[in-house]
Order: sequence, then C-alpha cells, then structure tokens
Amino acid sequence: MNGIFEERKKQLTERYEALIARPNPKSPDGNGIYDRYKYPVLTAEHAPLIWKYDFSAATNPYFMERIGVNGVFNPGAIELGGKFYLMARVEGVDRKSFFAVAESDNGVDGFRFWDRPVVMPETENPDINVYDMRLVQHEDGYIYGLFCTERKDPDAPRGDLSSAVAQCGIARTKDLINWERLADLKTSSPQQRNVVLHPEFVDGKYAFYTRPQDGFIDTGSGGGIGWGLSESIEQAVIEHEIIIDERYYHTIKEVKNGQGPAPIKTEKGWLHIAHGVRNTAAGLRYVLYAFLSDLNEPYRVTHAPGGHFIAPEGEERVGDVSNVVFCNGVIARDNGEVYIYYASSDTRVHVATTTVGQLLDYVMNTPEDPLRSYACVQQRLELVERNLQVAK
Ligand code: M1P
Repeated sequence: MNGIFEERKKQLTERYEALIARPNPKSPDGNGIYDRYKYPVLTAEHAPLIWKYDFSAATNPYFMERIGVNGVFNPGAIELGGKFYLMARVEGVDRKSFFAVAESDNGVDGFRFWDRPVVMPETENPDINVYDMRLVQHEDGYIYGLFCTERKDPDAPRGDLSSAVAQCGIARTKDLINWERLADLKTSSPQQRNVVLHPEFVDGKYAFYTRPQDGFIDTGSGGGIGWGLSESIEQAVIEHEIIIDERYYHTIKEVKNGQGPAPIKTEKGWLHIAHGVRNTAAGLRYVLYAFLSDLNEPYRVTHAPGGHFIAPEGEERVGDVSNVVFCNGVIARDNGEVYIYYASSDTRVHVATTTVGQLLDYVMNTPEDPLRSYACVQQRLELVERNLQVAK
C-alpha cells in the first residue's frame, strides 16, 4: 500500500471530523433583532469525503480528489422530531447543483451530510440545473420541496449559450429521501424563480408566492413577490397572479425581490423573510428584508419595515457571487425560537437566531421606508427628540 494514499486519507479524514465537531459560538454585539455566529454552518468543506474522493488505493494511489464540490448554499430548512435538517444546494465544480440533506441536533453546529445526495426524479423535460429548494410542511400531510428548475432557452439565438428558462419544480416526500416529482408549476410568466408554497390552504386551494419576470436575470416589466392559487398540486396551475410586494425605486428592492422561505405563522400575522436586490457599480447587491401579512389574507401586507434586515458582513461579502445574502430556509420552533439559515455570496451557509417575539417587535415597530432623504431625516429626528426627552 502506497504511503501517500494512507497519509492523505488519514489527514483529510481528521480535518473533516474536526470541522464537523467544531463548536460555533454566538458572536458578541448582536443588534437585538438576531444573533449571528462565528462560523458558517455549512461550507463546501462539509461535503463528505466519499462524495469527492475515490477511496480505493488501487484506482486512486494519490488519494486525489475526483469530483470536487464548489459551494454549499441556499438551503431549505425543516425541523423533524426535534432535529434540524437543511436541504442544501450543493454545487459541483462542474457548475451543476443538486440537493443534499445535512442534519444537526442543535441547529447552530454539528451539521453533517447524509451519505447520499437526494435523487430528484426528472419530468419528461429534464432539468439542466436545480436549486434553492423551499421545504414546506403543508397541512395536506406532505412535505413539499419547491425549487428552481433551469433549462436552456430553446428560443435563444444561435451562439447564445447563456440564456435559460427558469421555472418552478415541485416534488413531495414524507422522509426527505423518497421524492415524488409532480408537474412543474404553470403560470403565464415566461420565467419563475423563488416560488414558495404557503403551508395552509387558502379558500380551499394551494397558495403560492411567485416571482414572475420577463428575462432570466432581468425582471423586465415583471418582478415583485406575486401570489396565486391552484386547485391542484399534482398539476399546479395559477390562472390569476397578483403582485403583493412590489419592487420600488431607490430602495433595497429596486431591481428585484423574492419571497424567502414559507412565512412563519404567528398570532399577529404571517412573518415573511424575503430578499431585495439593487444595482451598484460593483454589481447586484442582495440583502434580506422582512414583512408581516394578514393572518386570514396572507396576500395583504400589513407591516413593512424600511431597509434591510440582514446584509452581507465581513467574509459574507465575498464569494462566487459577491455581496449577496440569500435565505430560503427558516425553522420556527414551538418554543418561539427562530433559526434563520442564510447563505452568503452563493458560497456558504450561516445561521442567525432570534425569536418570534423579537421578529414581531421588529416588523411592527420599525418605521417604513419614507422614500426620500428629507423624510428620512424627519423620521430620525423624531426618534432623536423622543430620546432626548427620555434622557432628561
Ligand atoms: O446570485 C444570487 C442569487 O440569484 C438568484 O436570485 P434571484 O432569482 O432573486 O435573482 C438565484 O439564482 C439565487 O440562487 C442566487 O443566490
């Protein structure tokens, strides 16, 4: 047996186990809304060695990586039987993404991938790339996974190898292992990303948050977080789509926005986490924002705090697609704790922890964006004057 093989296998295995066992302390100096943590909860290095290396000394004498992993990001999230599960988007070095489940006992560290990635069945129109699954425990008894399915645009001009069509794939499961693929969602929009299933029936129908847009990257005349109902989930069709949260000039969601995970049900309404995108000289900047919608009419926004809720900080700012935070997974526990799983720069996954009480306080008491500099100063002065009175 060759020494290099044994030595590298031992070294890499030890390093991997140390990474999984590494405690993840809470960062000091939280903003009172949520706490961040020192380390990401999932990275490309968390991908099991058996996904990447050939463990046979006969066929891999240098213990060389055979199929690399480029990034682990944008996970769906669900709690089952007291454990925390992330349905991560794993991107191979070949740029294709796939889904894989990582589990942890406490939600902030110890995430370990299951041995096998998810085998997502295809429809008669094979997906070229699948990503960004939203996991939803629906009241019909199934766990649904809604994700983006991307295929080459058949109408792209000859030589254009970038244009794609994004649509919403739908699958369901009871155990996160065996998946039944259903028909892709049908809407009148040429492109759909960030489609999320509402966890309850509305008017006896399946309800969806959507994000209609004209082009693969550009919203064109579309955009905003949409809403629509479908009689069926097996053949989901939205005939009538309305926009419930529009993008807006000179805000954090000027270029585009999208629903994050399925909203959290609270006694004051549905708590939403979403992402907003604006353009800068350095490219697009993705931040998270939050809002509340009516309990009986989830499509009616009741409270909309101004500005971002989470923006990329420190190492989060840099990665494959820099200056991005994106969230499609949250776990709200029965005891009121909330675990927000957000990815940074299309590279790695972090957690921010908070409570339903703190989030409600945030969405209900943070002032709305007044949309003009002068009005922003008035808003801040009003706070300053009140504080000066309290200080007297
Ligand atoms: O690269 C940033 C994000 O871009 C897309 O989000 P959106 O559809 O809102 O533009 C998605 O591809 C997402 O996966 C990615 O993180």
